[in-house]
Amino acid sequence: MAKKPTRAAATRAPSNSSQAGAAAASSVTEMPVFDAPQGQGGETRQVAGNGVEALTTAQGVPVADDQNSLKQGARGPTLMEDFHFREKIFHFDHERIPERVVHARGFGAHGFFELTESLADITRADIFQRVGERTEAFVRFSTVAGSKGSFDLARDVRGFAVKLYTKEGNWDIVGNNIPVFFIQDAMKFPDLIHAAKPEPDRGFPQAQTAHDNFWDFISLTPESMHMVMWIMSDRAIPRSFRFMDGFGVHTFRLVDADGRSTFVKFHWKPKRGLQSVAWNEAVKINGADPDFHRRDLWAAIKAGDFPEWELGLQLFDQDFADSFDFDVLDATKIIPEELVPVRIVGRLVLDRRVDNFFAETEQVAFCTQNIVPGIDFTNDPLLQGRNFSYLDTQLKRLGSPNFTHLPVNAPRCPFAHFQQDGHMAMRNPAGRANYEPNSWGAAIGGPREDPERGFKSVAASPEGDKLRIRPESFADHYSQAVQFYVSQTPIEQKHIGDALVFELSKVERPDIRSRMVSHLLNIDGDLAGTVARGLGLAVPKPAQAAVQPRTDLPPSDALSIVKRGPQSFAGRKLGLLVTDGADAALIQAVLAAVDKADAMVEIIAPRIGGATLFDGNILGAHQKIDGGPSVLYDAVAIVASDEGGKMLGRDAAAKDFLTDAFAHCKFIGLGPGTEALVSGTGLAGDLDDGCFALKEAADATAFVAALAPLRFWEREPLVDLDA
Ligand code: HDE
Repeated sequence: MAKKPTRAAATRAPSNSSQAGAAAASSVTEMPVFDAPQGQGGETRQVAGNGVEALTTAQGVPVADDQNSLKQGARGPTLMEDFHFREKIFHFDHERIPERVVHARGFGAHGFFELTESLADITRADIFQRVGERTEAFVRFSTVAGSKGSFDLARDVRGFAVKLYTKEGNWDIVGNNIPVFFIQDAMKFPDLIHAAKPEPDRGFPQAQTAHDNFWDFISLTPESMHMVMWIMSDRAIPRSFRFMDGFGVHTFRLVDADGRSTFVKFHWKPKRGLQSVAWNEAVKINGADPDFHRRDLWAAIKAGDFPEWELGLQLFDQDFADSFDFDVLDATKIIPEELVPVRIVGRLVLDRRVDNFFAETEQVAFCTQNIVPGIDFTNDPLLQGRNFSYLDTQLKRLGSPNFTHLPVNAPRCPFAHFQQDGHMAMRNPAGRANYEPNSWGAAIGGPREDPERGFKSVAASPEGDKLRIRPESFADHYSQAVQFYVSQTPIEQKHIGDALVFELSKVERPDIRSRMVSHLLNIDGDLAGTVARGLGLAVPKPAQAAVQPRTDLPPSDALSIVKRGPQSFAGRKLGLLVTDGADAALIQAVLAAVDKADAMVEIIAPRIGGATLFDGNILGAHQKIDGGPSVLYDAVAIVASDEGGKMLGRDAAAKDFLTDAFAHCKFIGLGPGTEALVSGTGLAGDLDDGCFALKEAADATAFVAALAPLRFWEREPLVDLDA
C-alpha cells in the first residue's frame, strides 16, 4: 500500500537555517570559501529567502530541495529529468584523481622565503639578490611508499618539496629529508618503487619496506647501502615535519650574469632542531592518530607557532669536485659539512594553512625541471631522469597540460606565451596572434624573447661515446655508509641495528636476510654481528665490494640527530593527565611553565568533559585517556587526587599511558596521587632520573626546564632487553 508522505518525513531542515548561518558566521575561519573565477558569476552571491547564500547547481540554478530526488509518486522511481540529482552524483563519481605513484600521502602549507644574505656575486637568480625580500612559497611534505590513506609514521623517507613563486618564474626544489638516494640512475626507479610498494600478487604490506621484495631488491643493489643506513636510522620516523631537515639531494648549479657557474647543494635546517620518535612509539602512533604529522603541522600554524627552516648552501667549484673522494654527480653520496660548510642565506617560514586540501595539497604539481634563470642542472643521471618524470606524471594525475592554470601552480609573476587550448583551458592568450614570429607589431603581436633576462643553460661540452654505462667514479658503495654509522651516538647506532633486525625479521626468505647481513659486514662488523644475532643467523661472508670500503673517513656530527638536538622543549607538547580533585595550583603552575617555554600542552582526563579540580574549577580536557595515549606527547605529567589516582591504578589505558611513556624514554612528572598508578604498572622500583616528583607548584618550572633534552635515552638499556 502506498504510504502518504508527510512534509516532515520527506524533508530535513535545510542546513542554511538562520541558526546555522549565525553559528557559521561566528567561526568564519573554518568556513569553506569558494573563489569563483572573475567574470563567471562569482562577484555576487545569490541570496535565499532567509537571507543566507543560496545553494545552486553548478550551472547557477537555485536549488529548492537538496534532500530528495525527484520521483514519480512518493515511493516511485527516480526520474531522469532530475538534472540536479544527476549533476550532483555525476560530479561525485568523478571526484577522485589518480594518487601520486610515489609520495601519495602528503600535507602542504603556504609561507614565504626571506633572503638573509645576498648571493648577487654568485647567481643572477632574482630570488637571491635583495636581502630582506620575501618570496611566496608552498611546501608539501610526504611519505614515499604508502598510498594516500596510509598512516603518517611509516618508516620511510619524507618528501620535502618547496615551490618558490619567484619574480622570474616558479622554482621547485623537490627534495627529501634524507640527503642521499637509493639508486644512482633513474633507470632503476620503477624497480625500486615496485619492490617497496605492496607485493603485486597480494596487495600488501601497505606503507612498509619490511617485506621480501624490498629487501630482495636492496640486497642485490649495493649502491643503496648508504641510503639503507639513513632509512634504518631514526631519520625515517621523524617526530614532526617541523623537526626534520630537507635536502635538494643532487648537485645543482648557481649561475651568474656572465654564465659562470658554481656547484651547489641545498639544505633546509629546522629552527627547532631535529627530533624523531622511537620505533615502538611510531607503531602505536599510527593506531592512535594516523594523521599525527599533518595534525601537528596544522595545529602549529593555527597556534601561530610558525615552522621555520634556514636555507643553507654548500657551494663548491670544479677544483673541489675534481679533488673530492666521490663523484658529485652521484646522488648516493653527501659532501660532509665539515668539508664544505653550509652557508645560511635565508629562511623559509610556513605561516598559512591551506584553505582546501584538494585544491592545494593534492593539485600542487612539483617539477624538478621548474628552475629559473641563475639556477641550472648538472648531469646527475638521477636528476636528468627526474626532469622527464615530473612533467609527465602531472599530465596523468591532473589530466591536462593546463595544470599550470590551477592557482597553486600558477606563477605569481607576469607570464605570456602562445600555448593555448587543451582540456580545462582557463586562460587562453588574448588577441589575434597566437604564433611567433609574427608581424602584428608590439601592441597586438604578443610576447617576444628576452635574450638578456631569459633562461640560458650553462654552456657545456659533453664528450665521449654514446654508452649505457655506470661511471667508475660511482663504484664505491660502502665508504659513506661506514662514515654515517660511525657518526652516530651509541643510542642511534642501536636504533639502526634494531630497525634492521625488525625489517629483516619480516622477510620470509632466509637467503635474503643473509645477503643483507653480508653487506653490513662491509659497513661495520659489530652492526652485522648484532643483526645476525637478532635474526638468529650464522654470520655469512662479506659481500664482494666493487671498491674496497674505506674506514678512514672522519665522523661528521652533522649526521647525528642526537648531537643536533635542540636542547629546548620549545614547539614540543606535554601530555598532562589529570583527575577530579587534582591540585589546581600545581596544574596551573605546569601550564604556565609550558607556556613560558614556548611549548604546548594537552589535558587528558578520564572524561572528555574535563576534570573538576580540588578548588572546584573545571579544567577542560582535550582527550579522554584512551584517546590521548602518551605516544602523542613529547613528555608527560600526571596529577591526581587520592581517589582519582586509585582509579588510574586500575585503568588499563592509564597504565599504558605511564608504561609507554617510560618505555619510550620520556621525561615523566609524577604529581600527588600517582602512587597507586606507579605501583599498578610495576614501575615503582624502576623510577630514574628521567622521572620527576611534582610535589608543589614550585616544582613545575624545574620540571619543564628538564624536558629540554627531549628524551632520557639512558633508560633504554633497562627497558629494551636486546640492548
Ligand atoms: Fe620523485 N617523483 N622521483 N624523488 N619525488 C615524484 O612526481 C621520480 C626522487 C620527490 O609533494 C613523482 O608529482 C623519479 C628523489 C618528492 O608532490 C614522480 C626519480 C627525490 C615528491 C617522481 C625520483 C624525490 C616526488 C610522483 C628517480 C629527492 C613529491 C608524483 C630518478 C631529491 C612531490 C609527482 C609532491 C614525486 C619521479 C627520485 C623527491 C613520479 C623518476 C631522488 C618530494 O614524478
